[in-house]
Amino acid sequence: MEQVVRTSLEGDIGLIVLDNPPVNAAGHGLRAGLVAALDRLVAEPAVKVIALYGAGRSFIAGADIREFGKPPRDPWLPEVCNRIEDCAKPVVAVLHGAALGGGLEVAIAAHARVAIRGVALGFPEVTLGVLPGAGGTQRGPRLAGVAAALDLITTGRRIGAEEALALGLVDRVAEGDPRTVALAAARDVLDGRLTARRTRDIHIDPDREALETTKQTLLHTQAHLFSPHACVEAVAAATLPLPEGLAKERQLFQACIDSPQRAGLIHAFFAERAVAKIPEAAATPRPVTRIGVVGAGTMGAGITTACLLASEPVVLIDSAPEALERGAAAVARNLDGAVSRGKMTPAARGAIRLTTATTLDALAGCDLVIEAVFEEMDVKTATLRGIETICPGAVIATNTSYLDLNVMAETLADPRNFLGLHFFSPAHVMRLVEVVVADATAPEVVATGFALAKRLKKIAVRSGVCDGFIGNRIMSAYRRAADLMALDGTPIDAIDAAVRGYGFAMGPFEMGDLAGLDIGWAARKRQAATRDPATRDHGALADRLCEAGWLGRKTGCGWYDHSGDTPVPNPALPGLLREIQQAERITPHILDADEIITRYETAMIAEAARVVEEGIARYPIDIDAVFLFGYGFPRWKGGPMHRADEIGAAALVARIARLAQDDPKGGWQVPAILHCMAREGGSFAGLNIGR
Ligand code: T1G
Repeated sequence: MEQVVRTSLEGDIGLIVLDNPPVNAAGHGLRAGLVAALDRLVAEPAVKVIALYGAGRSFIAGADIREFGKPPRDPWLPEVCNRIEDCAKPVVAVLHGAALGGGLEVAIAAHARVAIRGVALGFPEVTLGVLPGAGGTQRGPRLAGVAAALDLITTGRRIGAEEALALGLVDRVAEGDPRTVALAAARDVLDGRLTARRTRDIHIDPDREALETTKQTLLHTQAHLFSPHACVEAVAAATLPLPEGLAKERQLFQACIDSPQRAGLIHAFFAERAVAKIPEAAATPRPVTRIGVVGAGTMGAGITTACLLASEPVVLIDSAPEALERGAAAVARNLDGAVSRGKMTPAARGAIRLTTATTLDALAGCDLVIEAVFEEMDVKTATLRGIETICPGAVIATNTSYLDLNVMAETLADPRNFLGLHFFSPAHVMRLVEVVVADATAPEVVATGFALAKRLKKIAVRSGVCDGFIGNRIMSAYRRAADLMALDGTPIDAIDAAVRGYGFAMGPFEMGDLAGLDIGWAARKRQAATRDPATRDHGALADRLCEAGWLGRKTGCGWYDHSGDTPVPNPALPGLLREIQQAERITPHILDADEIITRYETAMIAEAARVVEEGIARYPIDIDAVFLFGYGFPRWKGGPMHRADEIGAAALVARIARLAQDDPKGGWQVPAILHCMAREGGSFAGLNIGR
C-alpha cells in the first residue's frame, strides 16, 4: 500500500508529508506512520527542525470518523499529539485545504503553525456528537483564549487563515504550495524568525464568565444535545495541568462516543455523501446552460430563485400575466432577502439573468426545463408536450409531488429525456431534491438531475415512481397515525408537543396549518377510490375542517385558531370530534407522549421499510437523507431507518402487532422485510453496505 506518511531530508530540515487520500483522515495508518516518521527524524543527527504538511487537497481533515465506535487502535490521536509536543526537535505544521478536528489538534500540538491562505480551520466535532478529543479543548484555549476556544468548539464553525492568525491559533499566513511553505517555515524556525514553543507551556487565564455564559446559553439552546455541554466541561479543565486536563477531556470524549447521538450524527454525515452514489453516476450529465421554469406559482418562483442564487440563467414562463408578475416579484423578494442575509453578493444579485414570458416559445434554447404548473395530470401533460415541441432534445423535468411520471412520459415523443425533480417548499431554502427516475429515463438524464442539484447546493436523492415518492409517501403514513390518534381523542396540541419533544421543529397539525389543509384534502380525495375499506377513514376530522373552510393559517383557522397572539386549538374541534366518535362508535382514549411517539415513529418506520422493500429508495440511507434534509427529522437521531436499527426489528414487529391488536382497522401491518430481519437477523445498516 502506498505509504501514507513519508519523510525526506532537505539539509538540516526533516520533512514529513501526509498522503492519505482523499482528505488525509487521521486513520490508524496515518497515526502510526506519523509517529514512526517523527522517531526517524529525531534519530537523524542531520535534522535540526521538522516540518509537517499534507499532500493532495488538504492537511488532516480530522480523525477517521469511520473508526468511531470500533475498538481504538494504538497510537491514539491524543498520544500522537503528545508525541509531537514532546518532540525534542522543533516541529512546524503547514496547513492547507482543511485542518479540522484532529487535524487542527495535530497542528496546535506542533511548536509553530503556518496557514496557507484558503485553508479551513475548526473543531467540527460537536456537529458529530463528540468533542475535540486529542487535546483541542486543552491546547485551543492556551493559544486562542477560553472565550474564543469555547466559541469554536461549541459551534463547530470553520474559520479562515486570517481569523486563525488573529486568534493566535496559527503564527503566520502564507501563500504557495505546502512543501515550499514548509521548507521556508522550517528555515525561519532555525533562523529565529519563527518562534517555536510548546503549547502546554503557555499560561492560561481562567475565564469563568465565558464558561458560565456559554453554559447557560447552551442549556437554553441545546438542551436536547449531549456533546455541547461536555465541550464546556472539557474546556473548563484547561486551567488544570495539561495531563489532568487531557485526562478529563478523554473521559468526556468517551462519554460522547458512547452516546446514541454520536451514532446518529455520524450517520447523518455519511448519509449526505452516500446518496450521490447512484447507478447512473458514471453517465455524463448533459450540458445545462439555460434553464426554463414553467409555472410562476410558489414552487416555480422558488425553483427560479434557487437557480438564480446559483447564477444559472432562467426563463420563467406563466401563461397568466398577473401570475407571472406575482412570481417575478416573489423571486425579486427572495433574492433581496438573500442579499440582506449575506447569502448573495450585491454584484451577483445585479448580474442575475432572468427572462419572463407568457408563452412557451420563449423557452427556445433552453437545455433543461422544469414544469411547476397546477398539480393536475392533463395540465401537466399538455405543458410537457409544449415544452418538448419548443425544446426538442432538452431535459424535461416535472416538479410534481405525487403524479405518476410513467403516465406523463407516455405523452412525450422521447421519454428518455424526462425525469422528476421534486423540490421542497420553499424551494430556494430546502436542501432536498428528490430526483425521480421513470421507466424510460436515460442514465445521463438522471446524472444531469444530480449535477444540477449539486450546482444548486442541494442534496439529491434518487427515487422510484410511486404516490408521493419517498418523502411524501412516508409522511402520509405517519400523518395518518396522527389523525387516528386525534380521532380517538388525544388532543392535537398534545400530539404536536410530543412530536416537537422528539426533535421536529413542529408537529403534524401545526405543519398542516402552515402548508394548508387543502393539500391533504386533495390527496385524500385522490386516494379515496383506492383506500382500503377495511381501514378507518383517518381524514374524517380534517375533512370536516376543510368543508367548513378552515384550511389553516391562510384562512386564519384550521386545526388551530390563529386569530390571537398564540394559536389555540380550533374551538369547534371537540364538537366535531364528538359527532364523529358517536357516528363511528369510537371509544375515546387519550395517549401519553411516549405512546404518541411510539405510534408516530412506528408508522414512519413501517412505511419506510416498504419503500425500501419495493425499491423506491435503493438504500435505507437514502430515506434517512430525505428525512434529515427535507422533513426536519432530528439530525442526532440519524433518520427513520437508523432509528429502526436502534429499536431493532424484533421490537418493531412486536410493536406493530400490539398496535394492530389495539386498533384492528388502524392499518397496522408488519412489512415483510421487518419480519425477515426479526427472524433471520440483519439490519437496515447492513443493506447500506456496498453502496
Ligand atoms: N473521516 C473519514 N472519512 C472522511 C472524513 C473523516 N473525517 N472526512 C471526509 N471523509 C470522506 C467522505 O465521507 C467522502 O468519502 C470523502 O472523504 C470526501 O469527503 C479526535 C474526534 C474535509 C471539508 O468533521 O468536513 O477529528 O463519499 O465529499 O466536499 O478530536 O469531508 O468519497 O466515500 O466531504 O471536499 C472532524 C469532516 C472529525 C471533517 C472535505 N473532522 N469532513 O469536503 O469532500 S472528528 C470533520 C469534511 C475528530 C478528533 C475528533 C469534508 C471536508 P466518499 P467530502 P469535500
